[in-house]
Amino acid sequence: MLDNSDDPKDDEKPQQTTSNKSTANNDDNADPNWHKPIIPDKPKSELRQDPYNMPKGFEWCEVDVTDPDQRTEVYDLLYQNYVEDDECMFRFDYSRDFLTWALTPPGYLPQFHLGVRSSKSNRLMAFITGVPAKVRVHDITKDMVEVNFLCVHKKLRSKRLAPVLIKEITRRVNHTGVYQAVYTAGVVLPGHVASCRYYHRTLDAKKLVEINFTRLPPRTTMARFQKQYKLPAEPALGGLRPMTPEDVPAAHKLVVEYLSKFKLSVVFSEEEFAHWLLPREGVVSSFVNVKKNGEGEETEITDFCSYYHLHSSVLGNEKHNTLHAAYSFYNVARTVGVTELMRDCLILAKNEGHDVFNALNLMENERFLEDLKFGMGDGNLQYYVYNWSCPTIEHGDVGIVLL
Ligand code: MYA
Repeated sequence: MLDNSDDPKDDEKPQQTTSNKSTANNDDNADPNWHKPIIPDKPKSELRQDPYNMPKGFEWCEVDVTDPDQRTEVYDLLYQNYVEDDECMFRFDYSRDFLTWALTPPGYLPQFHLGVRSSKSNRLMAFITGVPAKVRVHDITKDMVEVNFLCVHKKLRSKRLAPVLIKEITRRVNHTGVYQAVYTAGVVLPGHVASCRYYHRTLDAKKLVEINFTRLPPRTTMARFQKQYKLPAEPALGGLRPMTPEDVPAAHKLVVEYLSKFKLSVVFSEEEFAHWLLPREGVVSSFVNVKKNGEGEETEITDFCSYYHLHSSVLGNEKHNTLHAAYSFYNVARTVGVTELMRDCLILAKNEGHDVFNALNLMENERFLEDLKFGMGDGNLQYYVYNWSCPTIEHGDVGIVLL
């Protein structure tokens, strides 16, 4: 049904979206042949002016995610068709509030919430999004978009609709003067810039066994397995509390300074930081650790931790429908040990009803994974920077978390 006849000419498309022969060494980092676009920026007049053609029976649409009905259409498409694990046991279930949060950061553009509808039924059949972000790769900071939520309805798979979606969003982004994008995928595509791995910390041992997320080790009883993952009832750090709008300037400074040490990182403005990190119920949780003086007054924000809430549907299980997962977001342990901070983060996540706490081995996460009994997941998450040539980056040098 869908074909490639509308593909751009070969010289119009980046053949390899990132270029990265080897892990960086100091010579590579200084080499002027790196650190540049693969395809040079084009003036607006030389860009394709019209949208790529849709196959007969389908049309482009801009999805207004601030409209509850349209947001529900996106929710339903993703709920039924988005990312599953290799064994098809779990499928991401991004909540409606999560989608609003993920797609409306400061400066977001509605034309980057790109959908494909069936002309006949008007039903939403495919989707892709971009949201603006400043991203630093090695020493160069650029305006980019974060691309996410690429989804084609199961009935339309393998008809090369995905490449058309990617080209059309690229065209739309290019028209705003932006030529780079950052994205992640479980699949290995040409030109990854970094490769990270998920680790999982069991919070509700019994449920994770019941849904086959994890297995009861041989010769271990359920009671013993549960005991192994038991956490204290309350956090240990006396100064840890949810972040408030008043904390934003100091917490922003703390996090932005911390992120400057990584080779691939997001560069938040204060406004962006407030959007991405202020707590939203059922979406994102953020905590500051504060120093107090003799009178018990708060004097300084010293540490920070956060996670986002992303459920998965449990497919074909009689007892459970939903896996409640917390995903480690941005954490800064300046005056306390990172293990101490993240142990409290696990307790807070458990007390909010999460079954598992997931973390990638990026930033300094490897420092707490073993001590806090995280287990290695299967498969990697690849990081890509579209249309950018640079040496590859070790997972511990990645300082950006995409949703
Ligand atoms: S990652 C999440 C991706 N979504 C899912 O996994 C949801 C479930 N799966 C689906 O909905 C479909 O299977 C998808 C493919 C839509 C993934 N990224 O249409 P097709 C290539 C990039 O016949 P379908 C996320 O959202 C594949 O290699 N390309 O296949 C970040 C092949 O190309 P080639 C991918 O299965 C997205 C071609 O598609 C991906 O019906 C970042 C086949 O097309 C993937 N995850 O649909 C997108 N998976 O033949 C790139 C497959 O060449 C953004 N393919 O090997 C680039 C930057 C754009 C902006 C730039 C601005 C400057």
